[in-house]
Amino acid sequence: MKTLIIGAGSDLGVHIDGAHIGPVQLSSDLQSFYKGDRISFVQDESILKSRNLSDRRKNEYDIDKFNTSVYKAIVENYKEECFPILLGGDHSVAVASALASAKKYTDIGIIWVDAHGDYNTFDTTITGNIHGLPLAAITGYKNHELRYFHDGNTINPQNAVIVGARSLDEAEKENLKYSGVTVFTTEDIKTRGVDAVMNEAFEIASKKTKGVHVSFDLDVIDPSFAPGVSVPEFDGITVEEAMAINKNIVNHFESVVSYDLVEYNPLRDIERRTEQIAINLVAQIIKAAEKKDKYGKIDLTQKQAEQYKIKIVPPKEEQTEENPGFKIVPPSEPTPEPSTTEIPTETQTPVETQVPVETTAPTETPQPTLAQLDRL
Ligand SMILES: [Mn+2]
Repeated sequence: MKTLIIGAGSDLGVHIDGAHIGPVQLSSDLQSFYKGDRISFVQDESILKSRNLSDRRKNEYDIDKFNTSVYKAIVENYKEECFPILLGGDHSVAVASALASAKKYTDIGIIWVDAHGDYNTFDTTITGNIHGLPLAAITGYKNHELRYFHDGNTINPQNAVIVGARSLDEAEKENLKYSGVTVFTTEDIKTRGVDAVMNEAFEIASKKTKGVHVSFDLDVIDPSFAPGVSVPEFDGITVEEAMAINKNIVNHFESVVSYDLVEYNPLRDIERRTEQIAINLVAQIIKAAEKKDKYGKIDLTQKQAEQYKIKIVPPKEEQTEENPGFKIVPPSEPTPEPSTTEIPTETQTPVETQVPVETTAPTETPQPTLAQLDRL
């Protein structure tokens, strides 16, 4: 199936800056192996971003404007069969992508892989950061202001599943309690295992629906592995577990209709760790989407099944020429390193190995303060 990458570079949904650069960086990394269609949206630089703590509706107008453009572009492109992959951006952009798929397929489920519930409303939000509200908006729980551009169904909460939650506010828990949304915590992943949780998530999300939208927030991963997010939460899942979640998503690709990867914040990243993980996740999905046919089926001939097999970055000792893992592309600006330390383009870099190239982030990566960690 034709894939469409949508760069949605907005960080208006959070008072911490940087997620708006995420898709710019990831799109540049993808250039070496992604030749499909892409469109990108960057937030208007003239916007005076509200960071006022007492503002409960931070940047609401500009977020709606941004999401309207993203939504329209996806709906427009759906006229041709395609698989949209949205790169965020803070998580508020998922209102556009998830509802665009709801518009196209009428009835869909959603799997929200996230350390947070994103189920606040304008009444319960403590920070006024709108990236804490999108799942409620998408599943029709209040927040209609955030989806006025959408004239289709919202997603039935009975078909909505949060995976990896470990930071929910008290009021948000109340919102979720009777909503019908299923919540699997990080603890559930640790005790039951990724596949048990994800298989159940897909069962719930695909029950009587025509497809499943997956929204993957990088902050589900522990910040010691993936520090490049705006609101890190400790005690998260490992990179291996994140890749296993993605692999499970690929195994259910018959039902998956669209995918987001959000909250990558290059200004918070350390040694490009998060960027590497993000690229590996997206690469897996691109490969799977390209093998999906327009009826949503995966080809089942032996040859095609082999083609469809997604390369997972193996442990270093198991790397072969056949399966070297995805590489990360050095930034387009010339790096100051001498040529001997430059990464040869043909070298495939495993996810475990950090590429010592220049980052676009300042050398002093700001560490989140306690106040910032407390998203609410
Ligand atoms: Mn989120």
